[in-house]
Formats: sequence, structure tokens, C-alpha cells
Amino acid sequence: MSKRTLVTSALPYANGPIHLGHLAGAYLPADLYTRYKRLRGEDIIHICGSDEHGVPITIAEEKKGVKPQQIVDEFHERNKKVFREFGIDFDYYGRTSSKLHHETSQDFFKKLNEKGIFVKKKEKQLFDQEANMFLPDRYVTGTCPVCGHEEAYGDQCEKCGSSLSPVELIKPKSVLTGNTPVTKETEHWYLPLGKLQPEIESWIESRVGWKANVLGQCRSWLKEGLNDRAVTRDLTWGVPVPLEGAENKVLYVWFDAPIGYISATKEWAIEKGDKERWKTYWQDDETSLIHFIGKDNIVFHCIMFPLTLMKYGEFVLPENVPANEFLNLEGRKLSTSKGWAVWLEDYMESFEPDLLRYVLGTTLPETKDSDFSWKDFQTRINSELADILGNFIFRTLSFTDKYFNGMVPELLNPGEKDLSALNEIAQAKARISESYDRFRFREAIAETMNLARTGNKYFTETEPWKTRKDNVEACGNTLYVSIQICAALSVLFRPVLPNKMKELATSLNLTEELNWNDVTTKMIKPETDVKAGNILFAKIEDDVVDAELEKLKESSESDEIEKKYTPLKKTADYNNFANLDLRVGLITNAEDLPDSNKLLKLTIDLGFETRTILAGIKNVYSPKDIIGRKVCVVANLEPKKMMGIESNGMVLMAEEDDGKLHFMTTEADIGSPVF
Ligand code: B3M
Ligand code: ZN
Repeated sequence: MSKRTLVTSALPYANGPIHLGHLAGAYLPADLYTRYKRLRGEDIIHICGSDEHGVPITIAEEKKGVKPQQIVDEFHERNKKVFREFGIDFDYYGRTSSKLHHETSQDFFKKLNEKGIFVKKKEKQLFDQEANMFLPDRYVTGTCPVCGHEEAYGDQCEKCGSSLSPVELIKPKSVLTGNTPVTKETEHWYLPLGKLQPEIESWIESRVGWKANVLGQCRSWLKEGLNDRAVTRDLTWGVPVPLEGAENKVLYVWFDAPIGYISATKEWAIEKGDKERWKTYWQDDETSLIHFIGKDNIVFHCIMFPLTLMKYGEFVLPENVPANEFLNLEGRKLSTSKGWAVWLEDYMESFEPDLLRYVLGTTLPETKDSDFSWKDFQTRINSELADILGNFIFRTLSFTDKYFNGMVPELLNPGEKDLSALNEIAQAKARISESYDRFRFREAIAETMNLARTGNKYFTETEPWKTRKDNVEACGNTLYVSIQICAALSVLFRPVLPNKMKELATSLNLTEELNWNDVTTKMIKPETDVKAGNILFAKIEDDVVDAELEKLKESSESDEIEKKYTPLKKTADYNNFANLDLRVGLITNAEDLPDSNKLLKLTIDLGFETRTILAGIKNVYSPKDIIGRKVCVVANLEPKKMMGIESNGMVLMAEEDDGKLHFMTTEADIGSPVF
């Protein structure tokens, strides 16, 4: 066994809130594992943080006008907070915008570059002439060359899971302007996965205890043959490439994000007052490094990142990557853009964290996709947490309170039933431990609930309500044994139900925090005072889950409305508006730009001067039809160069649902201000 464990869970993008799919994929299993190991007294830390780079964040800027920094600041804090409230017990929650992270990932890049690992390639990439930028990753969509899905992204097809490069897309379209991009040459640093394939292949094949779904995905990638992957991008948001001549380039988000695990561990060590301590977790062979992720992140954690670590040298490699499949919701694929999701912040407003920890824990998509439904949530709470676990604890404690004055009786001349129930404690503990060790959390939780089930059954079969009248010794034994099982459960269920089991431990007068090794058949001494305790798990009524279902439907319907009507932008202060100078202008000339799919070159008379303005209206108007129209113009906009021509202002247009554009026309005199 390794001396220590370093658990990481995927760094969520800080561009949106956390939902149940995230929890089921990575965070809950990682937390269960960490809490279990910690209870065993092992040295383990759990590291996570916000992934603040990447195209999804900057696209929000281009589309909604919100600055990336504003987005990541908001979601970093919100996500960190809700994880804490839900009991995901990170030792450190970092962020990839931190200075130390920039330095650490730049150091990785430099070192690999100095070692001659990267290959520099000049290649043609997609370029949007109107937006004047390259279109990496999710800046472009098009038809997947593998499965024909029409909305594949430039980096990945979400339908068939293929990893793509933008130039492979059939009929590519810029996400920014809708234009068909052109290709333009640019230079990037590549991790030559093709050449390195044998190394990673033999490493993967030497792994033991990996889940079949993870190995299966790796093998299918390898079978197809790995393509070299660029680790730099022509973007401005991200970690700058630390080389001269690479201005305006940043590290590919999937190069820097996993390094975020390392930088966050460094920050954790600093916080702990022992700056070098991160090294024992990352550079000592006796660490086992475990990455908890969802299946869409497998290639990065099983191929790209291990290779990066191998080539850097000095670092431990992942011992296991127990990736989960996807969680569906009410039988449908979870989709944040369609409003089909349950947000953790919303959940926390109505329910206690332990309930969802249990229900999700029993439905984790460990080997295949699984489904969360509100009905199932209700059933599991009512018929398992309340009827089995809660009921067993309640009847044991209230019986002791009522008939034994709250004092634990002695075990005297136990019978076969008593001994076999006691014996179950050790057996259950062994089974639960084995399941946790093998990353089978559903099984671990089911086995834990089985111990409560055994206790409950034992209580019923030994009928203490009868024996209390004619065989007090037997009645005392029932309570003694039941109390020991309750005590065992207060530890064995703690990874899943940390808050509820704390309450139980208090009722049992277990003042010290016991751990896994303390789970025996003699956890509570006779004559200990125990409290009657409260009902730990209240049942959930139908109307409560019906309301949740209704909420879900509403949010997906309101999303339809949002999709039909572009969401309103944030309130603008008056000055912002007043600073715009809008004028009436006359289109005196219009020319086609043969190189652009969208733009027409307009000459506009504003009365006091004549302007050249490029407008993206080619697919709605032909030049000859618009000469002579009076339109509304933003007259004090910064000039912008597109296709080599300077555009001086903007023509206001109304855009319909289907993308159709109309001029804002007026009868007013040329040059009149509009407000
Ligand atoms: N932010 C992607 C995701 O949330 C990514 C994970 C990074 S882990 C280093 O799927
Ligand atoms: Zn596809």
C-alpha cells in the first residue's frame, strides 16, 4: 500500500454553476473516497479548483458582452461555496488564473520545449476574416467527419465522442459571425502523440485495477492511432506562451488545466506553512495519485497529462483514473443549454445535503450511464433512509430510553441470533472497505445500508417489546447488539452521510471522533448514557417532488422562450447609452466583397461627412437594392479593420429569430441624431 494518496477531481470550468451531472461524474465519488480513506487514518488530500481558461469562457464574452474575468470571478466563488455547503471536502480549491499556476504551467511548457519534446508545425488553421481571429476549438462548429453530426465542435463531437481538429469539420462555421472561415497559416507547438504512442500504450497496459470503461476508451483511441496535439493557441485569454516570438499565443487549456492540480497543491502547501510539502504528494514514489473525472475527460487524464508528466520527469503518474459515465435526468440527457439540469445551488435551498449524497451515491454512473429522477429520490429517502436506517436507529434509541432509562444494557448469555448479528459488523465492514478500495461506491453504500437492514431485521425478530415483559436479559441483549450496530453505522456511513452520522454519534454519546479501526462489536460500553434522539430522516411527501419536477419542466420551457428571444442584456447605465452617437445616414453606394461571405462595403453620407462602413448583410441584401436607403448608423464607434478595409461605424439592424436582418429606416434628414 502507498504511504499517501493524492486525490484530484476535474477542475470545473468557471463559466457556470455546478449541477448533479458534475457531482455524479467526479466530485461525489472523489469525496466519498477521500472521506473513507481519511477515516481509515490514511494520509490523503483532495485537490480541486476552477478551470478559468478555455474557449467556453471567452465565447460568452463575444456573445453576451460579459468580460471573462467577471465570469470566472463570479463562478469561482459560487462553486467553491456550494461545494463546501454540500460537504465536498476539498483540502484546497485553487484557480488557474493564479500567478503560481501561470508560473507552474509555463515552467512545464519551457522544460518540455527545452527537452525538445514538442514539434513546431506551421499549419493552416481556420480564420474568421470579419472577427479577425483564428477559430480554435469551440469557436467553430460544423459536421462531424466521423458520424455526420451537424453540430460538432472544432475540438470534439459530442455525439460520437471523437476528438477533432477544426480543419477536419465539414462545412465549418464561425461561432462568432456565422461566416464560413478561410484557412490561414499559423505556427504552433505540438505534443507529438503519434511518435509517443508506444510509450503511453505500454504504460496504460501495465495499469492494474483500472475500470473497464476507462481502459476500453483508451484502447479505442490507441487503436485509431493518436494524432499530434497542439498545446498552444492563437488566443489572448489563457496562460501566455513563455517564449519570444509567441506573442498573442496562449497555452492550450487542456495543457494548463491538469497542471492546475499541481499548482493548487503548491498553494495548499504554502497555506499549510510548509512550502515544499507539495513535493511529497507529487514527486515521491509512495504517493498514489487518483484522478476523478467524467468520461469526456479520459483522453486528457490517461494520455495527454501522463505524457506531460513523464516527459517532464520527477513526477508520479496516475495510479488510477476511475472515470464515471454520464448521469441522465428523468430519462433524458442532461443539458444545461436546454435548461434540463438540477443545479446544486437550487437543491441546497430546499433539502439537506446528506439526502442527495445518499441518493446520488446509490445511482453513480460507475459502469454505464445512469438516471436521476425525483421519484427515485423520494423512494430512496422514504424506503431506505427513513424506513430502514432511520427507523432502526430510532427504535433502538427510544426503546433504550424508555425501558432502560437511556442506559446501554449488558450483553449477558447472548444467543445465536445476537452473536450472528454482532458478527455482521465485522463482515459488513470488510465488504464495505473492499468496495471503497475498488472504487465501487454504489456497492459500498448498498453494503452499508445492508448492515442497517440486518440490524432492523434482528430487532424485529428478537421482539424486545415482548421480551421486556418476560425475559429482560434477552431484551437487554437486543438493545446492546442494536446499539453496537448503530455505533458501527455512525462510522461506516460517515463518508456518505457526514452530517447525519455526526448527529447519531452525539446521540450515542460518542464524544471522540471514532475512525474505521474503532469499528468493533464493543464500541459502546454498558451503562453508557444514550439519548433518545430525533428522527434522523423525515419522509418526503409527493407534493415536494412534484414541485421539483414542475420546476424542471418550467426551466426547460422558459429556456425555449429564452432561445426564441435573445436574453436581455444587463442594465446599462445612462452614460453608456448617451455616449453612443447615433445618426441618420444615406447609403450612397454598396459593393460586394467577393472574398467575404457576409460583408458588403457601404458608402454612407452622414451629411457632415461620408463614411466607409462594412456590414454583414450580404446574405439578405444585394448591393443594388439598398442604394438610396436612409439608415441608422453608430457614428462614433472605433474604426475596425476587416478584410484589409477600415470600417468606420456600424449600421443598426434588427435581427429576427431565424437570423433574417432588417434595416432601421427613417424619414428624418441625413445627419440627424437618433436617441
Ligand atoms: N474544465 C473540463 C470539464 O469540466 C475541464 C476539466 C479540467 S480537469 C484538468 O469537463
Ligand atoms: Zn461525431
